[in-house]
Amino acid sequence: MATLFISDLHLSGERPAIAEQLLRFLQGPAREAEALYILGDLFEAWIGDDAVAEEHRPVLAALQALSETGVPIFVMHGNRDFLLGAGFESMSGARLLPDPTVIELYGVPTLLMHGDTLCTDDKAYQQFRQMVRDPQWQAALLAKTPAERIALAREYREMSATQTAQKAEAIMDVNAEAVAAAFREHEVTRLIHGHTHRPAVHELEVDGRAVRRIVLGDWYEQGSVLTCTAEGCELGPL
Ligand code: LP5
Repeated sequence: MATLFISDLHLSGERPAIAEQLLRFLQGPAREAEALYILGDLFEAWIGDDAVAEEHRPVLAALQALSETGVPIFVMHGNRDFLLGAGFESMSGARLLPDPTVIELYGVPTLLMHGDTLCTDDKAYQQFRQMVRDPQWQAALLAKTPAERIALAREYREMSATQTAQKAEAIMDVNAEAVAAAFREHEVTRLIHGHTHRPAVHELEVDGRAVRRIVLGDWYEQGSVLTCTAEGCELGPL
């Protein structure tokens, strides 16, 4: 049995092939899993549980079907779908997971994060994140009509695209000190996260201890999945 980790699918009606690949995954390999973790940005933009785009219904149904076979599904918020809430949980059978979360993964304490909070050099993003994660801001946003939210989400996306095009690549990657601090604070030897779309396994040393940072890949070109068993973890394409 294996525990599977994915992230950064960015499901959108504009890229139906990704949803099709996810459906095959949920109806195939995921059925054999001990648990499935989705570490953020399952959706390109989630504007509220009360305004679900029709194109997302088949994925919600497939998640629900998988959970009904007894495979627990855990979903973490990403910077695109931080509005996933209790409605999403009941539509999908998945459970929302706080960011960060520590799990015991086959005897190895493992820290799970989306990864955006590690990008501490990206000050503009961290300010933006603070704003959109504020419960009052979210309540005000959710009081708007779906059409207003769609328009706002589009504005944010355009603003973000303009700004990310101007930011140095290094600024949008994790900060090494923030990574070391996360290992220290949570007393773990393994960290799994997404967000940066730079899939890799980094062998590091923190305070003289060997630790491993595993970065999940996005699904733009092909599915990316981390498979963990008692023997270890393997990062690969689907
Ligand atoms: O996602 P990606 O990789 O392109 O870029 C991220 C960071 N950008 C974001 C912003 C999102 O893309 C915005 C879209 C969210 C859609 C869902 C919203 C649903 C709710 C809203 C409905 C209304 O996360 C980007 C990082 C990059 O990752 C790498 O880490 O750099 O950060 C930014 O681009 C943020 C800007 O630098 C700062 C923006 C300041 C905005 C101030 C708000 C003012 C209000 C204006 C009103 C229109």
